[in-house]
Amino acid sequence: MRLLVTGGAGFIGSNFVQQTVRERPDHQVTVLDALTYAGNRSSLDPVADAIEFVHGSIADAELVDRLVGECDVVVNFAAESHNDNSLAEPEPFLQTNLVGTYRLLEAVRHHSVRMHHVSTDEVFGDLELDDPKKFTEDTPYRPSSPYSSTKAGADLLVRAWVRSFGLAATISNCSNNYGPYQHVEKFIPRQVTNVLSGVKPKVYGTGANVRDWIHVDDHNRALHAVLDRGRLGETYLIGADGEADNLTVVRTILRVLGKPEDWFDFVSDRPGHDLRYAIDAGKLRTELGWTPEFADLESGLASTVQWYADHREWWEPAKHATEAAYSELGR
Ligand code: NAD
Ligand code: TDX
Repeated sequence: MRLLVTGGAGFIGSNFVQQTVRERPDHQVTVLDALTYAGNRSSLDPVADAIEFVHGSIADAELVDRLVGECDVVVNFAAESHNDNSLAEPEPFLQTNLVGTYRLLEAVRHHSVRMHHVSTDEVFGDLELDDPKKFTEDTPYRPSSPYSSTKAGADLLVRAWVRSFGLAATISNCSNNYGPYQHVEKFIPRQVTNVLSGVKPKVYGTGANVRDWIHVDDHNRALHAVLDRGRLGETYLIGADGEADNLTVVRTILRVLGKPEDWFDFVSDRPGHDLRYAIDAGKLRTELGWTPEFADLESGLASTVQWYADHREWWEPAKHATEAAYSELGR
């Protein structure tokens, strides 16, 4: 199996590539990544000799057509992925998430190969804090931010190419991931690396917002389940029943790092901040037999905290610029 993994130098993509090389030695992996601020080639160091790396954009039609012509399956992780950035400057989100996905779809159509499109639960908008409901595959799309609206648009393009052109594609919508190699702009790595730098964690608004956390390895095993056994044309929601509010997550990080649980600052809220996400992964569990291996957020967080403590050389170069950008936003 020849896999083309786009966005493979990012957080989830690099973990996916490492897991694939470790657990599926019969797979040949090519990574296509534009190495934006979020891409980091060193995240692929442990498998550098086992893969091919191509530096380029999914929006480059000629390059994408050539690479897609040389593979059996495309797994599309490439995206602009951070909500705060999408509020400050939406344009790259339209270029990569919409135009880039369109270019991939056209190349996949031209060469009749299989594609899996990696998406997010944010396409569904948010739920009330006290609502017992969770998102399912039938929940209507109602995205809130420039980021989530471009991800929603990309999902709809994939669906249209499936229906109109018979494309052999699947989509997955996953909840919030945590684990090693996540950029320090994101909530958990930002707070962990703040504490490791002697700085207090920064909590938006009241900290009551709820996210449904899943370890990145569980997400990636679910993606392999979809690639192996998923029905073409279908969407699968991925989540591990990991709902926690932001205050609980920050206090857990502080506990793991031996700090008082009130050692954090409240900062101004994110405009349009989604209240709560929650995934019903019943279809994935019953149809594809997937179950998460990281059942407990506290122990998954403890191993993630340890990874950041042991890999300062990986995150320190990005920390200063990230915090400078946040301080301009007052967050
Ligand atoms: P990330 O920002 O860490 O990585 C994105 C990668 O894509 C980077 O390596 C970047 O260089 C690359 N990239 C950006 N623009 C590109 C372009 N035009 N061409 C080629 N490569 C490009 O993001 P992530 O958190 O790893 O997310 C990966 C995917 O999973 C995204 O599609 C995201 O929407 C989705 N997702 C993320 C989460 C999460 O919690 N992080 C949850 C659900 C879904
Ligand atoms: O410093 C912070 N303080 C804070 O309270 C940051 C960076 C975030 N937050 C809050 C905002 C959210 O409620 O933490 C929560 C998580 O924030 P992010 O890490 O920015 O993630 P989120 O906006 O929920 O989106 C993430 O999950 C879905 C990913 O970034 C997306 O790519 C994915 O699609």
